[in-house]
Amino acid sequence: MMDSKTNFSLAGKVALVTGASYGIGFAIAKAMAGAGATIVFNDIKQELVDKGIAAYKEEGITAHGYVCDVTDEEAVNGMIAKIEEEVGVVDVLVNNAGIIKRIPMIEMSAKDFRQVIDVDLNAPFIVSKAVIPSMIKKGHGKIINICSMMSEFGRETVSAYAAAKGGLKMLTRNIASEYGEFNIQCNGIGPGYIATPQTAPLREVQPDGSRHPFDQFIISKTPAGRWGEASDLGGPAVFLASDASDFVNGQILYVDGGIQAYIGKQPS
Ligand code: NAP
Ligand code: GCO
Repeated sequence: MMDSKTNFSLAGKVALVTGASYGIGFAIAKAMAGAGATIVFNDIKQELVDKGIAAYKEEGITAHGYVCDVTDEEAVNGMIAKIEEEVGVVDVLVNNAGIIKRIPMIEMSAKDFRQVIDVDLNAPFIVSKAVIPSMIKKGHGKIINICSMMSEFGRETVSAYAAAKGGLKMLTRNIASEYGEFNIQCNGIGPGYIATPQTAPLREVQPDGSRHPFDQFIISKTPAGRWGEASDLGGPAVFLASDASDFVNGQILYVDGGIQAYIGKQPS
């Protein structure tokens, strides 16, 4: 019989994954469902929530979907109240919803910069603040913030995103520090370059049929020689959501195929 410290099961747990109609959020929710969790997700548009529910159903998962813009504190508080009434207290929160705007910094408007910060940093604060009180009452909770390699590195055109994801790393550490005494663990997952709609522009086949230069760059910088798949994040997320990680707190688990360890393949 496994003791609690080797228990990767999420049976009996309610997991809320924000922005999980598709992409990384969907893959993480699917993995958590496979470990026994009840899945709750949200998206901004009803049509996407409906599409998400259908997609989960195709995987044999009865997911609970809510329309909610995670940057709207009143809407988030209303959603959490509805979830607690209709499904149950959120045991696991995955702050996954996120956007990116790839614009050279001096050409980026303050409005665009603020929008990225709002979704990628302010929203995880808003949603975490909404679920923590019930986690405290329940005596446990798990918060997983989807960070990024841009929590550690910069690159051209992603100033707002890097600022947000760097801040999200420190928000992760601060939630861990402030609420660890209530048996709440807050950790981050830092995906490498994952093949989802968000990175599709970086993988577009060129008019001459060649790979996008950035695609070639990532392939040469990744020991595995491939982009990550959203499903590569499922296992790490289940681990951080389970009792097996009860003494892991304030960490960012990078799931990047080794890109941060590798100088890169020398040109042939
Ligand atoms: P994606 O395909 O663009 O999906 C993002 C999801 O977030 C969509 O469902 C989107 O819904 C939702 N969303 C955006 N703004 C929202 C808001 N205000 N309220 C509610 N939902 C909102 O992105 P992804 O690649 O799956 O990325 C998911 C997370 O992983 C993001 O935080 C991203 O920064 C992070 N990440 C991605 C990669 C990567 O290589 N793909 C790597 C590291 C980290 P709509 O469709 O309605 O906009
Ligand atoms: C980019 C990419 C990255 C990935 C991811 C890397 O334009 O550099 O979108 O930011 O999304 O965050 O970890």
